[in-house]
Amino acid sequence: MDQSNRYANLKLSEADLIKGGRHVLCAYRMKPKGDEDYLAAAAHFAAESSTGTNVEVCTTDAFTRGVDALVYAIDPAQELMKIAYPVDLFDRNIIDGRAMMVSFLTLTIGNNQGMGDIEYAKMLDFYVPPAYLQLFDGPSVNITEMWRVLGRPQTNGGMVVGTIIKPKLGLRPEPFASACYDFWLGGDFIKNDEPQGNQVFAPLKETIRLVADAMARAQDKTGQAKLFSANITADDPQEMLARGHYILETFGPNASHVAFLVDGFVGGPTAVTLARRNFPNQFLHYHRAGHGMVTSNQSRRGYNVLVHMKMARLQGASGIHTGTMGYGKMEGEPADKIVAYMLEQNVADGLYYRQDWQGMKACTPIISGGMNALRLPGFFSNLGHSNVIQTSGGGAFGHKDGTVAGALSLRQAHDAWVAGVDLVEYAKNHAELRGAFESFTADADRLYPGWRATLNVRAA
Ligand code: CAP
Ligand code: MG
Repeated sequence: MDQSNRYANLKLSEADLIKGGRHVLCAYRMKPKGDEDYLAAAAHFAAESSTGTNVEVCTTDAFTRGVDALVYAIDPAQELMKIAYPVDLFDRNIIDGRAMMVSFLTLTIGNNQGMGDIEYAKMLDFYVPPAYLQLFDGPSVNITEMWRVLGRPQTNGGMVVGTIIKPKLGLRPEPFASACYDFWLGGDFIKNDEPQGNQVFAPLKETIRLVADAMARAQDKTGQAKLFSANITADDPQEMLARGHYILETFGPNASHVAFLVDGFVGGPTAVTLARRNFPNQFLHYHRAGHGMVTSNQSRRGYNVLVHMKMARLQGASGIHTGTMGYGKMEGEPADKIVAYMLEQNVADGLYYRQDWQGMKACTPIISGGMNALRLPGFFSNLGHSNVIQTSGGGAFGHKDGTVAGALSLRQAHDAWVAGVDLVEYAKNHAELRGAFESFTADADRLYPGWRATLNVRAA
């Protein structure tokens, strides 16, 4: 059934829709199945994503039609369609009238992901008008809070030197805490790896108690504040709350040094919002493990990384893993930096829409995944700054001289970049950075040809 007479209006102007401020706009890459008419398929997509189904129903009235989602632009050759969703379509909390991300997802990336007449559809960008934007929580704290705890300037405080305790799983509480202590002698920030929680061989309550002790000792030893991001992800909200409260109670006077890690993609908006609303003073660390199933370029459904990041900022993530833009081990490319800008700037251009965040706090890019000291300068030069949280697992624990040296090599690489000094030159007078060259020789050879001669290191 062609519903384009109801669910499409190609005369609508995007500028007028933005000026009107009553619509969320979404751009999708969409291909109809077979030889379906493009506009008819797009209109059916809009129907299923708002007030309709595959047939007219007798209960529809004039008001219903007023909140129809409308296809307002198509470019079949580019497989592009744009849909305007009235903000009144989206669900609001009964407790406080605020917006909820689950509703945005259920409508804009819901049934429409499995329709019989749609080959595929993937959201590439969306625009949120001020009237709807202000109903989302947004971040309560971000890297600024970390700089405050670390005693740094709260603007341009620079890279937070971080790691993930590796191996990903398999350490019992004592060796886990010992690895934390060692890294903290050189680094600032440690996170649980995304699956670490309350495994039977590493009971959370025992591990957290030992980590809190390790933090206190490392702070005494170095005279510097240290940070820990503890995973509170769980199916049951009560479990998440129990973990959060136990962790804060156990860290005691260092509770402000604790961030909460939430595996936000697999846990979903409810898990993220539980942390955001119950622990607003803690940095909300959004790990995105699993996102690749929809965001990867190999996936023709779901949504891309840009959409994922915008949703995370709206939900209130203090920081989110944004990838390494081609400089680490995960998928990505240098142009992905627009994702970081969308997270941290007040007005930023996405792929199809300029988003004004109306002063909503920035969400800090967290850079992780195959990084080490040698890969940092290129990453910072591409991004244009180093005000990020950077976590290297292999890049710290894979250093030939151990964890402390690994941590120091990361900090030295950052300092070299900030000072504008060539990394190989800087390594001449910084043993740990030199050690990184000798630890990650494949990267060294690829990124810094001639490094061996400059540092007088013989080939293996
Ligand atoms: C990195 C990491 C992170 C990935 C997530 C891992 O470890 O801990 O989870 O970076 O990817 O488990 O692989 P390494 P992203 O430093 O040893 O690679 O940050 O892209 O979401
Ligand atoms: Mg990990």
